[in-house]
Amino acid sequence: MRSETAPAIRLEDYQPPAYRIDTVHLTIRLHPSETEVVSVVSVAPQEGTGAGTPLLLDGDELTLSAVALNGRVLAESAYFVSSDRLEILAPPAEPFELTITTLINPDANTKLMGLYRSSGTYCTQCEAEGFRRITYFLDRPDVLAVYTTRIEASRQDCPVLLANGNPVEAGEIADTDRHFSTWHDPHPKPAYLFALVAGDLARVPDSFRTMSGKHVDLNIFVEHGNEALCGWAMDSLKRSMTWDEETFGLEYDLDVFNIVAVSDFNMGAMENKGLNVFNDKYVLADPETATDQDYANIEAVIAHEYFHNWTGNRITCRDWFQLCLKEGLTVFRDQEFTSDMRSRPVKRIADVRLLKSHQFPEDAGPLAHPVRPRVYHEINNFYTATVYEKGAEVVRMLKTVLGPANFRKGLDLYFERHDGDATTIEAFLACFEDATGTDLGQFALWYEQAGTPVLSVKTEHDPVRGTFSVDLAQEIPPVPGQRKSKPVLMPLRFGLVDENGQDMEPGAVDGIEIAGDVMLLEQARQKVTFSGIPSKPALSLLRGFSAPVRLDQNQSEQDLQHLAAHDGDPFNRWQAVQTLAMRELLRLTHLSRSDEALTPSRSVIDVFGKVLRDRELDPALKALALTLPSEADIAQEIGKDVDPDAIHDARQTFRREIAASHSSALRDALTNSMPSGPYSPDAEPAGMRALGNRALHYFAVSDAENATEIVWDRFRSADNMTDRIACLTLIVHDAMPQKDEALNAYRLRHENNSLAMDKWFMVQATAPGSGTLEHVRALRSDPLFDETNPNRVRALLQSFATGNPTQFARMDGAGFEFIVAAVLELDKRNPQVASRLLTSFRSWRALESQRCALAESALLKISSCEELSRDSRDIIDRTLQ
Ligand code: B3K
Ligand code: ZN
Repeated sequence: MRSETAPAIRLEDYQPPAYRIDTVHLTIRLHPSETEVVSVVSVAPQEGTGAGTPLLLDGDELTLSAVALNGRVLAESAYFVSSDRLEILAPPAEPFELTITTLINPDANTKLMGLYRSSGTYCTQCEAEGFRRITYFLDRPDVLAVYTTRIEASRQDCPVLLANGNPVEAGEIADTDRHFSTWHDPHPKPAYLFALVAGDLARVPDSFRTMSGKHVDLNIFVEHGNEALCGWAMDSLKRSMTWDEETFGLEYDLDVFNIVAVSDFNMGAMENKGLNVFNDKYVLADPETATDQDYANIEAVIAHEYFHNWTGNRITCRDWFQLCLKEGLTVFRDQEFTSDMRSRPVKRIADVRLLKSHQFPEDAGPLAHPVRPRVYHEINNFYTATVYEKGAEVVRMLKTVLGPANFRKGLDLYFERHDGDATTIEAFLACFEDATGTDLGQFALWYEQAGTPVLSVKTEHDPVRGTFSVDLAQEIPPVPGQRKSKPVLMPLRFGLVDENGQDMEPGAVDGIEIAGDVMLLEQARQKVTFSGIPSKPALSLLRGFSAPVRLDQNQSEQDLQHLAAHDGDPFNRWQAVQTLAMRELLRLTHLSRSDEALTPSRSVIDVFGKVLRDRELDPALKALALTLPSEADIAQEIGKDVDPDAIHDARQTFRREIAASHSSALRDALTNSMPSGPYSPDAEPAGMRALGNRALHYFAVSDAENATEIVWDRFRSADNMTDRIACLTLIVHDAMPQKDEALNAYRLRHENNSLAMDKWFMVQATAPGSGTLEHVRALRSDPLFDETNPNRVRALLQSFATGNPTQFARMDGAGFEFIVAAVLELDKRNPQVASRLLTSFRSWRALESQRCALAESALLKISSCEELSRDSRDIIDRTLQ
């Protein structure tokens, strides 16, 4: 026996709704276990809807108390009801009003979808299909209504009452200890953007004046005692508001903008209209508990959710297949914001690293799907790296193909034409076509085809003719269930770098269309010839990672060394170092598997020395260049028959060799990378700390006698979390003698701060070396481990499964069994957290045969489980298919 797979929902089956809902009046009487929801909705048949067509409303684990039509209680024979459906059998042909009363239990809501409580605070999460857990409704994104929400609650437990839109009225409820607050949101919105928050929260106020002079009240609500941790989030919000006005002319449209931070949240944050709800990890920060990366993440997530106000809320999705319409575009926008706030090349490298480490493996494994999927069983499983990150890459390419001015024209038209709509990718692309007169038919394939294209490149220089030719071929490797792919339009930013490191100016180009420094590859194969090239250049292709592809170039080591030192494009300088390192790591992994001695190549080790000593290079870029490809990156590059132990050996050997060969340069970098003055999370001091800690990462395994003491001293004297956690990671991962003392000291210092303690769990879960699995198992029983808190589960279990390849894929199968057991337990309480953890198996087929068999037998245990959630059933079916 196994649980049933949910029916497939297909894009081609889309039908507009038979009924409209124009207004929603909600009265929500909050109670921990018996909350009453009265929903009064005005319903009208759409044009073409036949008289008496049943009205089918969605529900999920609901209990109906009463239903009335135009104020009269409906006879039981006039409707059908179950916990997941309310069907009005023969509604009137004229517009009518429906009053639905449901009873829900926030305390029992462990799925954290719909209305639930987190540390005593009532909050909601409705995307994608959570509103149907509050009341019966047409819970689909193309039903847009104007909401008025009245919240009633105990004044003592919930002094703060919030909903979407602007506050209109508040007061006491006579003869009770309860009060109410009414909110009105004038902007029609889909149900997934509904939100409500009620609790005893502290308010951090501020304000903003928009470009047209409108005053907006800004508030961040947090648990009492956390007020001082909101400064950075508030500052990020104001900068986001200004940036969207200056960059895209987009202004905020309500009188208030509220943000609430809660500690139990399934994902990062949620863009509910006027009332963003955040995982507190993306709001709270001070130097004592947050790293530079945390600060950067807060800035980016605050911006992302704010930017959704236009790309997602004012213009939303017609159906969930169009998710990338809002997510890809909004990620692109937040990436641009960060690039403008910080360093553009550093941000680009960070984004590409994320894309390659998360999206590429997804696209190469059983969970591959197009940026716009055509079928799903459970929509919550499609909030993926492909929809978000590859979706953003597609928007970035659109800008590269059209050029910045035309891109802006198209976007302007999109905002003008579709404001207030629930729309599609086709409509989005049509705006760019209409605004610029460009045919984007071929470009649109990026939304349709799963799989990462491979771009194969061969070059030839003819010194006699003075020509340089580049043979370009593109192909998407076969994706199960997808017909043979077609060539996509690929923008390739490039340069021909001469022996002095300068870009050459070719005389003429033949065989491809070129716009500025971008070649537009259209066909499966194209040969490009540049003339007026007397000496052989080094080809710097895919500058800025102008298309999300795998490059198969086999460039000479000499060219790569040249580009690593001189490429005018900082991204490709970084890439050249990484390519050299990756090649060497692949060679060493191979040697390790055949038990041969591992001797890293001197010339590649020297590249790292040059980077270290480069006086021009920005410290943040230097830190990135000095970061070796991760074990997962190497595994992905190997692609099949992967042995995680061999990869680990190879990488550690390489690291030790860098440390041994460059100890004095490392020591210099260590001492010269201390930012002066008080802590600031800005890009420049953060970059210096990144370089200092990267140097320490190598120095820690150098032969220097006092290496471990230096790490230990730095750990004890660190005055900020970035440095403290960097040292703790080294102490624990390199199993230094001070390991237990350091972990205890950290715990004592931070035990009352759950975000800081998440890091403590994570550092231990990702420690390589035998014994970690047993340790992680023991940590699951630690009094501070809380299975009900998604952040804590991710810190311990998800980090183990995704960040500890040697222990997760242990030869005895115990790592797989451990995660499978955890998935099965979590699935009963919170399916979204469980199914996310289950995706850590997505590359199981790439493992060598013994581990692969162990993974399969562990996965089969999940598959044969009788009571699996829809979320986990969907992931396991696809993972095993
Ligand atoms: N839109 C939300 C994600 C909702 C996830 C639902 N399972 C956050 C964001 O992308 O901004
Ligand atoms: Zn988003």
